[in-house]
Amino acid sequence: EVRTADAATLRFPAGFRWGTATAAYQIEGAASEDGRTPSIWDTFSRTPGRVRNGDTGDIAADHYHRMREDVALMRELGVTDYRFSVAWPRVQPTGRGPALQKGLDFYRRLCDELREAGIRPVATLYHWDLPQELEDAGGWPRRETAERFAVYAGLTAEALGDRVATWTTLNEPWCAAFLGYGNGVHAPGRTSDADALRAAHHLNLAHGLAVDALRTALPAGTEVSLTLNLHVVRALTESAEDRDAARRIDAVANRIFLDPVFRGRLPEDLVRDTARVTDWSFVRDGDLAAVAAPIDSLGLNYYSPTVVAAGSSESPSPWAGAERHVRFLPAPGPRTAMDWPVDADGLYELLARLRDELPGVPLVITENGAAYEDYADPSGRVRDPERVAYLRGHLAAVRRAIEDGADVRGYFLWSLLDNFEWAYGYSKRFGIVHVDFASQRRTPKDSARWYADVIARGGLPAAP
Ligand code: GBH
Repeated sequence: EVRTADAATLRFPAGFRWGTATAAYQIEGAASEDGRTPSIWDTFSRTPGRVRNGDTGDIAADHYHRMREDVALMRELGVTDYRFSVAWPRVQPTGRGPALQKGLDFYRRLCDELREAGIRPVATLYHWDLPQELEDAGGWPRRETAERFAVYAGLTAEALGDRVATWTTLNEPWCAAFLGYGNGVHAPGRTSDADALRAAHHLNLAHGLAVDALRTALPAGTEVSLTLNLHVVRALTESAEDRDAARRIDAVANRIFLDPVFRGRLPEDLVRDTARVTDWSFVRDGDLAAVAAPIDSLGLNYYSPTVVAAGSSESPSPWAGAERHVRFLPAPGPRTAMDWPVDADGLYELLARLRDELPGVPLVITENGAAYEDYADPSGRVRDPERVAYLRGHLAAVRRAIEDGADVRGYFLWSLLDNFEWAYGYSKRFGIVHVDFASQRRTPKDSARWYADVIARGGLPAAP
């Protein structure tokens, strides 16, 4: 049987955006250059016992000095879009006051380089690197941080507005609130359920106020978005108890963001569930309307699903008290090097849910990918067959969701480069480009070649 190139490709819609994603602290390094001040991740990673092997982002993938090389790599891949984050402590070192020109210049040069390569710049304003001074003043549990964020968003948009194609306010506020202030596994490493809930509200507020600031600063029609790591929560059984456990986690992980942002209200069950933790009096009149400022798309980061049942689990936890009622179970099947289950159906379920619950909201997969060990053969070729299989399965799920009516506009692979994987330091590699952290040498892995082929054909090769 002879198949044409087209018949052999499971095609994605015309205009689908194919991207890669990174975040400032995970790749830039140059932690104290050009006036950058410490963020909460500098402080956290320099605190013994917080990050595996004592790793820090001081040098990371040295992207601050190798930006042109990294853009050239993306040009080779043929990506249409690149999602990066702006380091707040680089462009407004104390989190207050005027912008620092040198910091802005780096992102200006990055955008210019991208545009010359024909790649659309997609900027995230907050990927977890809060200026330490703002944390010292109270951090995200404090309302002022939300107001400061909106000012920072406005001045960054004024400086880069003509260059950035899509603006994202926050990356994964769930992680910033509940891993940062709930179980303390992320910076700033605090453990208080009440503070985590306050942080979640102030992150929502920061998002809404920033949307307003962006609309004021940017040309009309510029895409403004938010990225959430929504949890795909499955009840172990259909029993009322297990389904109630799933409802609790859905409330504190998903609806705590979705309801304020898209409906201007807090989930009633969440307020009830958390009554012994907080009375929510930090939510002021008008806040929820501000949070609900209309946005143009929703970004989703998906890695794996969560299975829950009635029971209890350990504290401190990122679940604001729900851990007293919920037990977490390992999902079946193969796992990545993070020990996260490989489950592409979860991505389909997530997209189908949002298709039904948020009609009219365009969706973008702003992160998806996996950590695996690399295998280098004697020729220097870096093989990562498990990553190729993971990506193939998840892209097939995205395509299936599109066929079934989900309005998915793009896919950003996490990540372009091996990088600083937060509490795991450099021990986990998510890149499709291998980084030798001693020499900073970049080597595209097999998955990079595979992804380049997908982009070139506009879809998945029909036969693996
Ligand atoms: C993303 O976060 C980040 O945006 C990115 O910077 C990071 O490098 C990348 O993913 C890989 O980790 O306790 O049930 O939630 C990932 C968010 C949150 C996903 C914790 C896995 C663990 C299971 N992660 N979650 S649960």
